[in-house]
Amino acid sequence: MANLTLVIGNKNYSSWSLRAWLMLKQTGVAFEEVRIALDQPDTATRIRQYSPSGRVPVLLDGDLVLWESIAIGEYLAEQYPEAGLLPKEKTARAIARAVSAEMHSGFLALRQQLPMDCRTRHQNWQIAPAVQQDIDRITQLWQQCRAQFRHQDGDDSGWLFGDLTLADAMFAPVASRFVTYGVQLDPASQAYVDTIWALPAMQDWLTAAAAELEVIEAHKL
Ligand SMILES: N[C@@H](CCC(=O)N[C@@H](CS)C(=O)NCC(=O)O)C(=O)O
Repeated sequence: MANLTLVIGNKNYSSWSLRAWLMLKQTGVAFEEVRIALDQPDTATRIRQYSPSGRVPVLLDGDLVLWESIAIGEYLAEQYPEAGLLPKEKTARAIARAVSAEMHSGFLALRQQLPMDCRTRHQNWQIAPAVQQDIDRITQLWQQCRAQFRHQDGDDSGWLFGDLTLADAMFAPVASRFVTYGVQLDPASQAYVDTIWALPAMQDWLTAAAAELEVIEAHKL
């Protein structure tokens, strides 16, 4: 096994895995990937072989076993500072942590009612009021971050804090949900979704998700 291993779930369905995977990709270091299909009879047993919480993602780095996507992001930011997973400037770094934590702990209506399903496209999906509230808060966050922290020299990379950080990885599954469920967005938010979509690592993930064979009914996720 390589020194660095990321244990993940199905690429089509596992939103937390996508977050950690994008963060790890951003470091540029080589890593081994262990994919455990969710919702199978042996899923719990297989995940428990690696994960004390019984959930994925899990990062294995030598003797370290690290669960929770947000902790994985913080660890990678510390281990590989050159990857820029946290903004260099103190205020930007604090806000990047705040928006990441808000994503990690919040937006339950969106997460429950619009589960990630990368390869599927729905038309005329009815957005419940509670989901719309989550969408409004998320797009407000995106706009605030982009207005306050984007590159000030006119070079607009499209990311929330100028360059890609762990906050963008935290929102990548939201972009996928917006595409899957055909969520109508204001132009600035749509442009941000397009930025995430165009990231080569995101494209690699989506291609792999489309090639997976397992189907999990949405209500089980
Ligand atoms: N708070 C955790 C959430 C992890 C999580 O819920 N992972 C799901 C997959 S996306 C899981 O492992 N589910 C176990 C299962 O379905 O058996 C994190 O941020 O990593």
